[in-house]
Amino acid sequence: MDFELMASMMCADYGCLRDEVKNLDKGGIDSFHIDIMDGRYVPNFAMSLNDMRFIRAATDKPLDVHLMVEHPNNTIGLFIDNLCEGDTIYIHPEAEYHPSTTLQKIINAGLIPGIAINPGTSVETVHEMLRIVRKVLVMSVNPGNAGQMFLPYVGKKFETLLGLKDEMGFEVYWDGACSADKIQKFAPMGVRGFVLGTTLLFGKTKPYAETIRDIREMKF
Ligand code: S6P
Ligand code: MG
Repeated sequence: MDFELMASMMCADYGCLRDEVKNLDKGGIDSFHIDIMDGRYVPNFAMSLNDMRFIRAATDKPLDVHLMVEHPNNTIGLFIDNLCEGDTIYIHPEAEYHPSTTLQKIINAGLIPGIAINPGTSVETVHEMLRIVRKVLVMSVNPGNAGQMFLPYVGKKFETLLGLKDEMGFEVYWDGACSADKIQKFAPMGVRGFVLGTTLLFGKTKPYAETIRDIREMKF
C-alpha cells in the first residue's frame, strides 16, 4: 500500500534535534511536518521560523509546513524564502481574509499549496479552494496541541473529501492522533499521508526505523 508518513517535529526532543532529524531521515520518514503557531490563532507556541530553517538545512527530504497563524499573508514571505521546491505550506482558510491570495503566493514561489481544515469546518466552506490546492490536511483534533484524542465525527469529512479529490485535483492528508488502526482503515480508502506524533512515533522506546518499518509492513 502506497502512503506517506510525516514526522510531527513539535513532538521531537529539542535537546538533540540534529540526531532526531538524522534518525527519522535514515529510519525512512517521507517528510518533516513543521507546526508553526502564533499564540493567537491557536493557544500555543510550537515551532519557530528558526527551527524550520534548521531542519530544512539538516535534511534533503521535503518539509510540510503547517501554519497555524492569523493572517498568514503578512508573514508568508518569511516561510517561502526559506523553503524550496517540493516543500508544502498549509494555511488555515479561516485565519485569512483572502486565503486564495495567500495560496497564490505559495504557488508563485513554486511550492506546494495546501489548506488545513479544522474539525468544526465543513468541506462546503472551502469548496472553491479545493481546485487551487494540491493538498488538504484534515485536522482530526483541534489545532494547537499534540497528544489529544481523535474526534470521531471527522471520519465523515475524510469520506467527503476522498469523493472529491480526483475530480478537483488534490490529495488528502491526516493530522492529529494518528494511530496504526487509522492508517489501516484510511490508507486503503485513499488518504495519501499521515502525520505521526506522540500517538505512534515519538516518546516510545522503539527506534524510529522500527516503528516506520512496522507501519509499512502492516497487513491491509
Ligand atoms: C496539532 C498539530 C499536529 C500535532 C500532531 C501530533 O496542532 O497540527 O501536527 O503536532 O498531530 O500528533 P499526536 O499523535 O500527538 O496527536
Ligand atoms: Mg500539524
